Amino acid sequence: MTTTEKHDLLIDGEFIPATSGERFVTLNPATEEPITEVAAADKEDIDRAVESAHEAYPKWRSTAPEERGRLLTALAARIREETDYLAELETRDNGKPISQARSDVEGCARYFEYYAGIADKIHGDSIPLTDKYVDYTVREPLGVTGQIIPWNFPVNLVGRTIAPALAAGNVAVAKPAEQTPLSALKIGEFALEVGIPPGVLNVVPGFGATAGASLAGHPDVNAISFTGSVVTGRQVAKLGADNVTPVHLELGGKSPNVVFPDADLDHALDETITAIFATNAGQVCSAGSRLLVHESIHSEFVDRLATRASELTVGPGLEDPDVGPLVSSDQHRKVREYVEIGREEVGDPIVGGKTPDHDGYFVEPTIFDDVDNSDRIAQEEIFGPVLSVIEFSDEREAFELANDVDYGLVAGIFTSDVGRAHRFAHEMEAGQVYINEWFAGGVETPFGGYKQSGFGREKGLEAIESYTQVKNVCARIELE
Ligand code: TXE
Repeated sequence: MTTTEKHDLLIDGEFIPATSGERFVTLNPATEEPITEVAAADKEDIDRAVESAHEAYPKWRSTAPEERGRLLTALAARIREETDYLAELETRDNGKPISQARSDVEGCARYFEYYAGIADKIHGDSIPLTDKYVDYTVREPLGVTGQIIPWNFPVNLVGRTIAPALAAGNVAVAKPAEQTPLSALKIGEFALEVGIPPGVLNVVPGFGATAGASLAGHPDVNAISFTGSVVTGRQVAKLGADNVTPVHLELGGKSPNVVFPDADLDHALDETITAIFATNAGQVCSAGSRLLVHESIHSEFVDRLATRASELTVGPGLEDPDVGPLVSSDQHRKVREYVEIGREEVGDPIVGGKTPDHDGYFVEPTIFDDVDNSDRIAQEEIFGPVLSVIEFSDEREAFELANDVDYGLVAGIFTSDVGRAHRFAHEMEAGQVYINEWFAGGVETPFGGYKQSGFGREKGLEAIESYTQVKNVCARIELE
């Protein structure tokens, strides 16, 4: 494949080079070879993109909602038509197994479809205030919205963050991650092809400290959606605060996967593999990176898990293994450092821990057993195929351990006891609770964090609330 033909910045409906002329190389993580060079936006380019969005806003906002919906539906169809192309592009840029990239593309199309259907159903309430008044609310768009997108689900997150923004009548300036800019540019091109007007969706690849910070701190940006690390999320929130710009932060996790002896253990085993190894090599904010397992099944469950983990295939994403390479040399280094921290804290992993001796940012699925919940490998986000196993002896201890972490994105439980499952759901300090399935839910279900995992909700109808503001109109109709 020829990757994408357009590697410039998409501003005001045109693909143009960065003002500075700067470009950066995006690599194939399976081979460490360059794929292509991409224009690197900095402040001036972000200014231009925000200006073009501003100019496009009045017309887009007043476009009939059903027409906005039709255009987003057309974009979803165009994305679906190009599933093979986009999936291969994503796999080359991000490294993930091709079947996972296909499902990410499908997810992206689904977001545009889902929010297309909502575009003409965004309305307010009327509030009774005695017969002297008429009072009603209207839900209005915010204006120019900025999306700072990470590298772990590049194409999927374009759908998740941009579709609700456009459906609600906002315009967008999206900054994809410097590691994986290609699929977002392609979606921008498709948006123009299906008739979404120039300036409504701008795509400005570039580095975080320049392009990302300029977008987050831009005084004419009316809302920021950020997905990434806690450290960067704090910086983005501070930049937003300077302009009193609302910021939604989706910031990773260290999610507990709690397995009780009364669960269907074969199923729990499959889901545990999916939760940490066989989805994007564990580079998932909602990964099940802490396995809390009851003492009575600990050794049998973990033995079986280790066998299954050692059988997983690791290789280039285009060969559709279970586990592809990590996205970048930085992420590769970070994960290998955590494997060494794990060795110091609890000893050798019971499986994995090695780095294959060839090019590409590969790490074997790795399990550390008998981890203490206070260990760094149980508290800090590793973002790779590394699992920490922690034993518990009763329900109370399990629930306390599950919550005993700074993050609060997801918590999952495997049990056949309905009461216990709902006690768990009630007690978890987490934005999503999974019962008897990891990654349960879909585009329809709200997603976001408690505690250090962030604030604001994406997906589902909640995303429309995040991308609109409420105006109350109160009229006195009876004059005394
Ligand atoms: O993240 P950053 P990195 C976690 C994961 C990973 C770690 C580091 O633990 O190992 O973060 O990854 C842009 N102003 N997650 O360094 O820096 C950047 O260009 C504005 C969890 O890649 O948060 C990219 O587009 N923007 C996560 C995006 O922020 C800035 C997904 C994410 O980069 C910026 C990814 C700045 N000053 C990493 N600096 C999840 N929640 O799913 C960077 N960026």
